[in-house]
Amino acid sequence: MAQFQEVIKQSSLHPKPAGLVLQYGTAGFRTNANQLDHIMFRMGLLATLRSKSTKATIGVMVTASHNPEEDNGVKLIDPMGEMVTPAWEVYATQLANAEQDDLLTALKDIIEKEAINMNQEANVFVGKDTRCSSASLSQAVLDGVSSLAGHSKDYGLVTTPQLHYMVCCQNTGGKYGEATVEGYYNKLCQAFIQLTKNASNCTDDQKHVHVDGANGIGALKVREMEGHLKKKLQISLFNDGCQGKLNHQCGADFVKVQQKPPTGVKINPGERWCSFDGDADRIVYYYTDSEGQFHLLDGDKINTYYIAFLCGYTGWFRLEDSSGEKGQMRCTKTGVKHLHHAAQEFDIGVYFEANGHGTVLFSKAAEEKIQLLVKNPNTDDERKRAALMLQNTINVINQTVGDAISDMLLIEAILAIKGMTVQQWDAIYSDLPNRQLKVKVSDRRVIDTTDAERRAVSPAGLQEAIDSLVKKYRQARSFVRPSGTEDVVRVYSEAETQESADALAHEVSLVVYRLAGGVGDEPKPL
Ligand code: G16
Repeated sequence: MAQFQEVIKQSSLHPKPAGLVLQYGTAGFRTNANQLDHIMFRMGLLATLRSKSTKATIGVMVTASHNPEEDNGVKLIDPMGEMVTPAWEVYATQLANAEQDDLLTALKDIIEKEAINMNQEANVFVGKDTRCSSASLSQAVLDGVSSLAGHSKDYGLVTTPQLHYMVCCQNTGGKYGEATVEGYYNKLCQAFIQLTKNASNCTDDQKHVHVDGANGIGALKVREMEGHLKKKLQISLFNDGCQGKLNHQCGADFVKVQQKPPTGVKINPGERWCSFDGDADRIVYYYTDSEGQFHLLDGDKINTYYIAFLCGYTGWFRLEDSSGEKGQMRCTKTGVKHLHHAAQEFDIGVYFEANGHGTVLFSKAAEEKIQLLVKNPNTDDERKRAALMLQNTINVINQTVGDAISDMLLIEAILAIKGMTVQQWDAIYSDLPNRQLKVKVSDRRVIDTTDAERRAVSPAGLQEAIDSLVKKYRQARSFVRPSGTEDVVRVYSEAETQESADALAHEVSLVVYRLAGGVGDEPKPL
């Protein structure tokens, strides 16, 4: 067939290094950018097949998010803006790892298994982050799409959540919004302005936020958006990419893991700061107090803050889950794709990972109920005010995926509406002191976990060793799991004091190093 001729021709320009095997991680393929050209071409092919199969537009984002500048990666976006369905992650792995001569067989295998009509039109949206390697890698994606005669739209430099948004807008025929970056700013900023319009006694200080853009795409996009906010929020931007290196000593991952501000910025007591990650799908907040002590408000703090805000309004609409309970908590494995699906089961689902990746989902029924109350002329004033508040919240939040820009706007709006300072938000509850470490092992897959990654089932003896270490400390917990984005094992610990949390994290790291095939030097005490 002629279209396969083109695949053969084009794929020879994006050859796979023989023997190279890459695994699909938590959020797609991610490794050193030098190894990714063939992966990108093939993900262009896969996205085209997925588009034909779903008869909808599919997204491909070229980014390695919080990883260092030298890395790159690819995230695939399904029709409603969610991450690609797990069955297709398997196809992605097969296609990515097929040797050059077996590529057509792997492609035809997917076409056959999914009964794909190759005459069906295909549409793929492509975006990229600011990494040096992203331009040529996104061209490889576009080549993959065109070699199967798919149509593509290249959005160029966008944040990951912006591309998720575009895909959802396109596939809902514009119901979710207009599939342009301008449309995105208009929708979010108008909702922010509406939400905060009655927060008139807000001081200038309260309207001011400092943003660490991780020297990445988020910084660029905050600059672009600023004008749409009509001075209702003042943003001071740092690490805007003009000088510093992407994610280096800055950004949400650095701040969360190191529990300190980005290097080189001066934080005055009381100032409100937030950090984005490299593709702006995560956000964490922080401040320093008058003693110079650093305070972090991570994904857990944002989660509870959102829930507290929403609970203040949802009572009006009897929005409960089907069991009649007011609220329920679920735990899933790491990965927003797991959290997103769990959250979809509720009228209002709020999810966050501690690293600052999260959003709010409203069911169709909940959105309709809210809209009806806004429109109904008989709705009393108080109820209408609450319904409007929820409607604007729906419009400011990016329901397709965690979005640093959208989350920042909602957090800023809630602070303004409640007239609260970041310190008052922080005082809602206290975190136990905690520590997160990485351990390098020769093959991180030797660690297998269960119970939403809270217990290790292999290697033998690991969980027992962790359990007995945890017993040594008060209020202690510790978990280990293989990372889905870096070649490391992650260790988390918490305890009554920072010294205990640090000591426990170190002891657990040593156990991982010894039982799970650690490489390099043994972990040292903190
Ligand atoms: C991705 C996933 C997140 C996950 C993160 C880190 O985010 O979408 O759900 O928390 O990786 O995963 P791990 O700790 O397993 O390396 P991002 O922002 O890096 O694309």
